Formats: sequence, structure tokens, C-alpha cells
Amino acid sequence: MKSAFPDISKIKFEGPTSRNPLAFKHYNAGEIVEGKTLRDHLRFAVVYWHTFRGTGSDPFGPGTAIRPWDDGSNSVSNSQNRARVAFEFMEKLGAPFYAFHDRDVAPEGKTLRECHNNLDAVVKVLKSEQKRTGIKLLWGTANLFSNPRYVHGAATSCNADVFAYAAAQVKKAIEVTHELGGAGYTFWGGREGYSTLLNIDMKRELDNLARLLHLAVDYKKQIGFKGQFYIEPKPKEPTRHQYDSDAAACLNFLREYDLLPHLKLNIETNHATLAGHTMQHELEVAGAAGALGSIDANTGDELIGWDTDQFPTSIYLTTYTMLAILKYGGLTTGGVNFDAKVRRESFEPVDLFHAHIGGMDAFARGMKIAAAIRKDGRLEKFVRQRYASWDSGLGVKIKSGKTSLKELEAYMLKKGNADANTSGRQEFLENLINEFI
Ligand code: XLS
Ligand code: NI
Ligand code: NI
Repeated sequence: MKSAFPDISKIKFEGPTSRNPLAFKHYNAGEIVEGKTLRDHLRFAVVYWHTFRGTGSDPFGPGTAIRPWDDGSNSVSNSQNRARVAFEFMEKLGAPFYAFHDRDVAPEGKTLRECHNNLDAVVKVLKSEQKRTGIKLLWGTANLFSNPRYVHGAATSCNADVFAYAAAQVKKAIEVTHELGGAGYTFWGGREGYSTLLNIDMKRELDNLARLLHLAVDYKKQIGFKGQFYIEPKPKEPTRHQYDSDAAACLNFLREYDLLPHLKLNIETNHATLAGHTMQHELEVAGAAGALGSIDANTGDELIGWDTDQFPTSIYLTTYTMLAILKYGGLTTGGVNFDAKVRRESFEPVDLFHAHIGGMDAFARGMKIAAAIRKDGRLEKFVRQRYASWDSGLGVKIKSGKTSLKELEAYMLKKGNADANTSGRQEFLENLINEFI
């Protein structure tokens, strides 16, 4: 096959003093941090939908991206060729994983059978390219939102036939993910939400959403797929309210429908901020529930109120993200998945390299900084000491559940007033973080 990136060779680590834009300054894949290589900690993944299907179109104009390898047709052969290009890109970049929707990799057919056949034809190429390069599938998913049949949602559609179509698509997508040895499978809400409550039976829609997930859990067991299932929170866009609005809402939904043992969360930075939270907050909520699975690494724009899916370059963001991830035991099945796209103005193929190199370097730095903060220990010690009253005497008694309002009243009546508080030291802690950035 003719190279799609003839002027670009394998991206190498050249260290922080390098001025080569096509080299890593911080991501040294084999470097050991906290007992593991950066490659194994970060598990970087390239997303097929933005990187190989993104055109740069926006609501005000068509695509601008120059992709010389793509003939622009919706043919299976163009899709197969694109798959080979994707692997050339990932190989040169040194990304160990990728992720896709069924409809990113293969063209939609007129019937479900045609869709299945198209997908199979491209999966063949993906499989052989995985074998050739050693690049693995982080997760697969089904696109249950682009086709007009999903106008009212997929699992939450008012049309039972649409639920059936979605179920069939999920079944097939899980099968191909399994065939490709995928480490996981993601459910993102697509159009599972509403634009107005005037036409919505919310209870029925939520019941149906849970029903589809249960069917998927059953099927996964049936075919012996061992990958991790994820649910990806997002509060709005495309609908005004997405049911999986944030980590807490997802956890509540999963608990209510007995799904929590079967799904973890895939937390996306831009979705966190759209929900009015920080990434750090969402990671804490997921982590505390034992449900932190994977991350969609990107960032929003502070001045634009939608999912701009930009590549993450803020060292503060990556540091706080890695602090939370390390605190909860690191990424195991999940990864740092760049659900991010180059700007419409960045239309050349080389921009795809700049974007991913920058994101990988930002995360490698965040990882090393987080590890240094943890090794230093002052931050952790401060938090531990802040809660010291819970580790002895009265605190232990309250925690053990062996007390009552009456007893606590008697204790305080005798004492007269609570012990004095100590300072929260926010500024001190912010300065401490800056010592490492
Ligand atoms: C959209 C989501 C989507 C999921 C995969 O906002 O981030 O890209 O990650 O369906
Ligand atoms: Ni995402
Ligand atoms: Ni998103």
C-alpha cells in the first residue's frame, strides 16, 4: 500500500530540550513511573470517528480537512483502505490502542443485513492490521444516533421497532468487539434524552434504557466476551437533557436497575465541564463508587458552551486527572482515549500528528507530576491529618455506628462546645501543586 504519510517517520522520544514538532518531549513509552511503564499506565487510544472520519464541518460550513487517501465515497473498499491508513497513523504515532463506532469503520447499508456485511468486510482488515502492528482495540461501540431512525432516541425511542434495530446493532457491535479482542465496550447516550418533556414518558424511557443494557449484559455472558462495559456520562448535546447526565446520575441509574456490577464509567473531560463539574470531580465520584473505568481525554473551550472536543494540553488538567486515576488504582481495562478533534482550521494530515503528540506529552507530564506529588507525600499527609479526629476516640465511635443522637448530645452538653477548626489551607495547597508544575 502507498504510504499516506510519506514524510513522517515513527515519532520518537527526544526529551524536553528537543525542538522537533514531530517528537515526544515527555512521553517516553518505556519509562517506569510508580512501578509501571508510561505505556501501561496511560494506555493511549486514538478514536476512529474524529481522527479518520472527522471532516471539519460545523453548522456554518462544510468540511475543510485534506485527506488525500480518502476518495470521499461510501464504498467498502474506501473504508478498508482508510482502515489501513488508520493503522499506519497509529503505528507511526506509537499509540497502543484505538476505539471505534460500528458506523465509523464501515458504511451503513440499506438493510441491517447489508450493514452487518459491510462491517464484517472492514473488520477483516482491522483484524489483520491489529495482528500486523500489535495495536489493540480499547473499546468498540455502536452509533445509535446518526441515522434518522434514531430521531427519538434508540433504547429510549417511543418506537419499539427502533429499540429492536438498536438492539441488533448493539449485538453485532459487541460481537465484532469480541472478535477483535476489545478490552471494553462503551455505551454513550447518543439521543437518549429529550428536547421537551411535553411528549415524554420518562419512566418508560429509563426502564427501556436499562432493558437494553441488561440484554447486552446477558449477551456478553452468552458469547463469553470478557471486556469491560462502560457507560459515558454527558449532560446535554445533542438533546437538551441526556439521561446519563453526569457520573452521579449514571451511578444512581445503574444502582436503581441492578446494573452497577456490570458497568463502569467512561469519564470525558468536556462532558464533565458541560455538566458544570470539573474532570477531577467526575473522576472522584466514579472512583469513590469503585466504578472508574476509562477516560475520554479532551477539553472544552471556556468561552464556548458545547462539546468542542479539543486535544488536552493543560498540564493542570492532566495532573489533576492523573492524581485521581492513580488514587483509585490506575487504569486497568480502560485507557486515555483521545475523543478529540483537530480544529477546522487545522486541515492538513500533519495536524493529526501534532494534536496527538501534544495530548500524549501533556498526559505524560501530568502523570510524572502526579507521581512526584504522591512521592513527596505532603498533599496526602495534609488530607490525612485534616481528618485525624475520625481516627481515634469519638470519631471512631461514630464511624462504627455505636452511638446515638442522645449520646452525642450528652457528650456535647458535658464538653460545652466543639474543638476549634483548623484552616483548610487552599492557597497553601495550590502553591504546593505549583511547586511541581
Ligand atoms: C460524544 C461522545 C462520543 C462517545 C462515543 O459526545 O463523546 O464520542 O465517546 O460514542
Ligand atoms: Ni466520548
Ligand atoms: Ni463527547
